[in-house]
Amino acid sequence: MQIDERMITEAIITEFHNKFMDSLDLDVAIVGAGPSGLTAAYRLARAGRKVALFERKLSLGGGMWGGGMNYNIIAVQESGKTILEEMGIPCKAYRDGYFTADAVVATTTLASKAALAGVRFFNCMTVEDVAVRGEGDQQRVTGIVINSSPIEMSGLHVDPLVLNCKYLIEATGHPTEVLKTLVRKNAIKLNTPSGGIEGERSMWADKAESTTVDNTREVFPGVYVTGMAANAAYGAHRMGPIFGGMLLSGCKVADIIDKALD
Ligand code: 48H
Repeated sequence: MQIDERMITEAIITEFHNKFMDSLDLDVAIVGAGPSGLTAAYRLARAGRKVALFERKLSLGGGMWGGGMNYNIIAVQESGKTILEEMGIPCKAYRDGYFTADAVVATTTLASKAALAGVRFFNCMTVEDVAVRGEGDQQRVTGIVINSSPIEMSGLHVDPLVLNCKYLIEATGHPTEVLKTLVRKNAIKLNTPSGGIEGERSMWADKAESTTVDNTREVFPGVYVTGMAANAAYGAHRMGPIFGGMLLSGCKVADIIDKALD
């Protein structure tokens, strides 16, 4: 067979077009492919939901590749170990309830599991805004506004595109970017003590690991926070390179939304 470059172009355009067209009305749009977003995506796709994940960077995995200070090992507690092992990610017992996993194996396996379960990945795409419908108490997020990351990064004035979703998962980690945009652009109150974003607090791993899961909830109609964004939204601590809370939060948000979709 002679390789025809035109055919390669046609195949890529056709397949991407089909994926994009089939993602215009989503059950769930997830923003951010860190450990919490990937876990949520995997669980929701496994449950048969139409889920797409939008990640600004080319690579999936967020902050999990680098372990702690680029020593690329992650730590998990017993509950986190169970989730990793469920996905076939080997864990080593360190001591007294502390386990480690290879950050590269954990990240690639999680991303691969999610992709094979049917998650539609849109990497190198930035979510720059949301669509809000309704008035007053009836307001709800109904869609996401996306742009190509190179367009966003170069500051070119190119308008974005919009996709509908029944639920949006804010999984952008420390910056809580989507939630910040929602609050900045709309006269709304979040389901937080102040009605705004409380902001992340300093390191306290023991507290932060459980609050990450507690804070995983609907923060505004149609919008759920997970992972580090959940703690930032509700004014809780950071936890450093222990990742059980991120995985558990991803599982929790997937379970809640899966039930809500029923
Ligand atoms: C598209 C976007 C946008 C956008 C950002 O930071 P993450 O890994 O998120 P989590 O919450 O799943 O995991 C947090 C963990 O990695 C971590 O940082 C921990 C445990 N820190 C503790 C500590 O003390 O420091 O991933 C978020 C992803 C990234 O890949 C971003 O590129 C992406 O979201 N992202 N994607 N559109 N607007 N904003």
